[in-house]
Amino acid sequence: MISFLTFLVIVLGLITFGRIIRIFELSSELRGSDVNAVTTSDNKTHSLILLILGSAFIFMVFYMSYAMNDKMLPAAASEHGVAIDTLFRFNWAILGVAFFITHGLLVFFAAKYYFKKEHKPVFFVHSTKLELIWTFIPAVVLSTIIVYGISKWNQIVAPVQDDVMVIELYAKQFDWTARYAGDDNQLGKASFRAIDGSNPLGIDFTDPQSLDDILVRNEFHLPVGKEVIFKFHSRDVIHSAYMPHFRAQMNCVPGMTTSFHFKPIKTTEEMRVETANDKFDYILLCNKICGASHFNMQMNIIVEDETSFRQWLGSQKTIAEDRKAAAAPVEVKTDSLAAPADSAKVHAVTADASKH
Ligand SMILES: [Cu+2]
Repeated sequence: MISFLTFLVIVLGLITFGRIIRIFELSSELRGSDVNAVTTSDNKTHSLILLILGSAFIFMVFYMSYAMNDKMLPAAASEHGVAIDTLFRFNWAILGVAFFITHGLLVFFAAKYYFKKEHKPVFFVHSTKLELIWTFIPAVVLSTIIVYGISKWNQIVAPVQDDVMVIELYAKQFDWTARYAGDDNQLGKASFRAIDGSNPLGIDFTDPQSLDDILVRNEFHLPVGKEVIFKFHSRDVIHSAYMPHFRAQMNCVPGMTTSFHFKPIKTTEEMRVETANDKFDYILLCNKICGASHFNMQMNIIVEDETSFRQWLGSQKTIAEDRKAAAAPVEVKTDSLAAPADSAKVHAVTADASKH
């Protein structure tokens, strides 16, 4: 009913507006003047309006970037992230200057040279000087951005040192599993053919390198100041592992391994102090719309000192321990692979939905 009334008000409003215009037309006809004629004073008024609105627009662009600054991500928490932030700021500075000059001139000239009958435009077919200016300046600026960007990118994706820690991030609709490579720092083999209810990652348990691997859900830990290489996998569709505070993102593509490495430089505690938010947590998100529960596909990341990290990792069960526990007949099964209650619910709901 409300929407019908709103519709009615809009329609009646439009009809009224049309009628008012018609009244203006009729009254100007009676006066013998043309209501559609554009006078110099009209043009002058419009040029003034353009100048005011145009300047307000330019001012707001800069003011909002300043006022909304606290909505941006906090300072980077990884070594390469600092370089990415610098690169970003450099690009924004250039864009800011170019935007200010071009839009300032656009508004200024449009207002200054509003239509007057006595104005005569200058006509010329070619100006070498002008062409040199508008070719040379953008070429130099763009080359600088590209060369600077490529050199930073090459540093970021340069081969890793030998003592890098290997972690697999395994994506599926709709959760993440982190697999630590264990003492040998080698991930055991895995294949989609081995996937079943008790082995959602398809790990090859006959591979000795699998046995010391550690699987974790819900949250995973990283030691501060240590380079970590992530190997990304997906079981179903393309997901994207996004760790915004570390300025890291990589697609997880079914059937292939992608990777990215970085070094966290601030612990969760340090970041809580820096952001003055004692609830702050680093997060891993899925950044590809991958299905109904995409929004909830996330995992907390805890960055801590090496000792606490070792302690935490030591408290997690390796695959060998886990399988032993599962095989024991009377022991209560505490399977680290078991999905947490909430995510189990989500899966049940999705499974139900797909039946219809
Ligand atoms: Cu996803």
